Amino acid sequence: MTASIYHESSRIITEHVTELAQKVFDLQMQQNPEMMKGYTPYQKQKCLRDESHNLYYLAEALSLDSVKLWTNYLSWLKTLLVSLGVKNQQTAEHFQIMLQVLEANLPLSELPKVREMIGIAVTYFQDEDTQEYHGLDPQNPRYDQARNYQNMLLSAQKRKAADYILSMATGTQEIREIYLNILQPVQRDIGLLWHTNKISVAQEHYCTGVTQMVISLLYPKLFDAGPKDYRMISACVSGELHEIGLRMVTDIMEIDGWNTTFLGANMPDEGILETILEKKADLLAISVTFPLNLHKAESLINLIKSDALASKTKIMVGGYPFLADDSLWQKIGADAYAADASLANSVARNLIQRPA
Ligand code: B12
Repeated sequence: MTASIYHESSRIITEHVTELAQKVFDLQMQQNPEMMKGYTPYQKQKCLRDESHNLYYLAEALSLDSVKLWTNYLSWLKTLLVSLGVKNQQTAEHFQIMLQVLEANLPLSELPKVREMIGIAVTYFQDEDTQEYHGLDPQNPRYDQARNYQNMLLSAQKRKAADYILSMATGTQEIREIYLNILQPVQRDIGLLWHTNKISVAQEHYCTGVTQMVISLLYPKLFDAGPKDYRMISACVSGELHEIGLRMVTDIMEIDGWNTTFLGANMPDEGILETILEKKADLLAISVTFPLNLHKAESLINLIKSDALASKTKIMVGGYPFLADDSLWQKIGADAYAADASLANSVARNLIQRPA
């Protein structure tokens, strides 16, 4: 089911991450004592934590044999480090040192792939170009409303923001538009503003809180739809805290005639399995945003597929990493993937109505 060709490297990196991060740090100290001399103990600890983070992402990309997942991470990392004033050349050197450490610790047969992945990182950081922040997309048909809503969030006008959205929500078609062309792009842009150091983490949390409140206020307006045919359960894997995208998918599926049960963020596998059996679900919708949670989706899918009764339930996945690499859903063993809430209904119906 899984394409974990580089499984052994991925396992070694994950199991020995602290030790490997320390080796990278020590080698960096040896090769560049000047740079590291002034580091306080706190900075050293932060350095080790970032080191582990890079290694975890490499392990996840290796286990799924996904260069796209890795380059998506590199692009995210470059934007972050540049906004913090770290020189790209310094990061390129760091990846070269990481390769030296991994060459001494990973199986020879898997080294060509590891060299390829780290080579991509070095080349990427040798190039000084960085992505500019462009803001919301003016091609969006609801651009003006999205911008107005975002300005209200960023100026902490929660009541005005909620009233603004509610005044537009005259029917279910409008709610779709609000979700897909206002709340979704605004949330993603808020993420970029935080990532590029233009707003604080507190502002990002505030904006997200208001958007979640607005979604709750829209909830009673979802139910003017006709009879329900299929049953769907939706959940984020354990450790996954991003639930807004899945909530939008679930609400739009409800409008499209599904009987939905939204379990939300951070669901333990056993709880999902029990709910599938209890509700006799036709479909399980799993959401992953944080890429390091992909392997958890894979083991949840394995658990469901190996249960005699639950294995009849079809599994659809979606979320941020699947947008970066649209082959990941197959690699983790799902039955289907949809890129956003507007596509989920047709993908799911095709899946369920397809002859076995
Ligand atoms: C809000 C937010 C949070 C909130 C989430 C709160 C909540 N209750 O959901 C909090 C503060 C908890 C959070 C935490 C973190 N976050 Co955050 N977060 C975001 C942010 C700003 C918005 C997410 C969102 O609401 N998006 C809007 C929705 C509508 O879009 P969507 O999720 O893509 O969903 C659509 C599709 O993907 C699809 N879809 C989604 N799920 C499913 C499922 C199925 C079955 C289907 C078919 C389709 C589907 O349909 C949806 C609707 O159309 C994003 C930015 C972004 N680009 O999304 C960062 C972002 C995802 N977070 C990020 C990070 C780094 C983190 C943290 C690691 C930060 C930290 N250092 O702690 C943690 C990780 C937490 C964890 N373990 O899960 C990064 C991830 C980058 C990366 N390469 O890893 C992002 C991209 C921000 C950034 N630009 O740096 N975050």
